[in-house]
Amino acid sequence: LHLENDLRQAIAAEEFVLHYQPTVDLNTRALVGFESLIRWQHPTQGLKFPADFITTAEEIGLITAIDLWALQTACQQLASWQQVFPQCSQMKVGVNLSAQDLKYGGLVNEIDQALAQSGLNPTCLMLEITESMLVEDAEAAIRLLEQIKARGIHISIDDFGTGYSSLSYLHRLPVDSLKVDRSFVSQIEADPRNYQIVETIAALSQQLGLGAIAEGIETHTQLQRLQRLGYQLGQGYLFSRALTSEAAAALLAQEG
Ligand code: G
Ligand code: G
Ligand code: MN
Ligand code: NA
Repeated sequence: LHLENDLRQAIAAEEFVLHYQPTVDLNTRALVGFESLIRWQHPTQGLKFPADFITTAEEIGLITAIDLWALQTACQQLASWQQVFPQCSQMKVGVNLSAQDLKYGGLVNEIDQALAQSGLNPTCLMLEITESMLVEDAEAAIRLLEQIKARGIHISIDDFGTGYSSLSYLHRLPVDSLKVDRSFVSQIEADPRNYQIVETIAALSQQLGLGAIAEGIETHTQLQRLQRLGYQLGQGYLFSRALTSEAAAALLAQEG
């Protein structure tokens, strides 16, 4: 109950912050963008991670307000970096969405506003959805995603392989890339079945003409195997953990 009440105040009290995990080109290691990851600076309990509050926020119907805050903030952040760091002009910022966001009728409008207010090019925005979000009303989800994709926004399926794989209509989904879940990547060396899953997802994305992104890359061996399988982009502690916006800006200044 305390958590619920605290959460209800958190947006107005400006207690949320976004951290930014670099996404890199696996072949060149060039920085190609960032995934935004929300954190909650709780007034008395310290920094909270999504696992501590996203489920509660969903239960009390607050997640869409939080995600829209993250959307606006991430768009503004990348747009402002683009003004300072020329190498950011082609980068993308990823924003995670929840199932409730797709049911909110004002989503497309809010996306348009976030882009207009920040001045960010739609092609620099990447929205991350999960397979499970597409199960309930697939036709409605497809129509919504088509509207989003028509703007040039990149849509990625996050945690791919862990959910209900809607292979029957995956080819109809207006998505741009599959982001293989980190649980498969982390076991790629230890467990041959995981290697096969990661290989199958790479082949699937190739056949569907989608990009393949790997997350949770921690070792050189994982990187080499993923490269060999055709993964173009990735994230993980081998490259960088999620950074504060100040640390991300310092990285950009240093890479410039
Ligand atoms: O931050 P961490 O790296 O612990 O992220 C854990 C999970 O929280 C990720 O799977 C991510 O998809 C989710 N998450 C992170 N930021 C957001 C956000 O702004 N909105 C939603 N809905 N989920 C998020
Ligand atoms: O849910 P999503 O997969 O979008 O969120 C990514 C989560 O994974 C975040 O909690 C992030 O901090 C974490 N993460 C990112 N890179 C790595 C990694 O290389 N190893 C591990 N164990 N966790 C990671
Ligand atoms: Mn994600
Ligand atoms: Na994930």
